Amino acid sequence: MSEERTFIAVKPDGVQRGIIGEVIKRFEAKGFKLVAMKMKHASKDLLNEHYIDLKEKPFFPTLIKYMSSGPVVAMVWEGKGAVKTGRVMLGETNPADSLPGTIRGDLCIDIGMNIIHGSDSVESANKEIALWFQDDELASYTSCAFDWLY
Ligand code: DAT
Ligand code: MG
Repeated sequence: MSEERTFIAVKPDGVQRGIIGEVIKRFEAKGFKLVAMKMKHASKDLLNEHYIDLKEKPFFPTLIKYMSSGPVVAMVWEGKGAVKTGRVMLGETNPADSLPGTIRGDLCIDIGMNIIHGSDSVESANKEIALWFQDDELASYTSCAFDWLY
């Protein structure tokens, strides 16, 4: 239960705008455990697979161009309810609909530049983690905070 994992990525605009640390800070402060992280300039093939469910959408080509415009910081965060709570921490897809206190609500304006990705279900989290990371890139360790979180 405390081992649920979500895939979070700071998008190219978030990297360029210096928001990587702010994102890490929020997930760390919440109590989630970082189990993997890397900077990667994603290929179009990887992004086409990552966003395969959206391939018929009119904004798909723009989305792929944006996501491949620079490096992203891909992460895996672990903890109870990490997927759902992660989405709450991100805010809505459109920053204009995102409440203050959320990452998108506080830090961006435009749906086409919404700075962060987060898995929308446990199933897609598992798929995305397997797509972006090799098994040996996922760290296995016990956080010293565990007994003070659960
Ligand atoms: P989310 O990133 O909140 O999971 P999604 O999976 O529906 O949202 O879409 C993936 C990304 O595609 C989203 O972060 C921004 C872009 N996008 C979604 N809907 C869009 C729209 N109506 N116009 C432009 N870009 C859109
Ligand atoms: Mg999504």
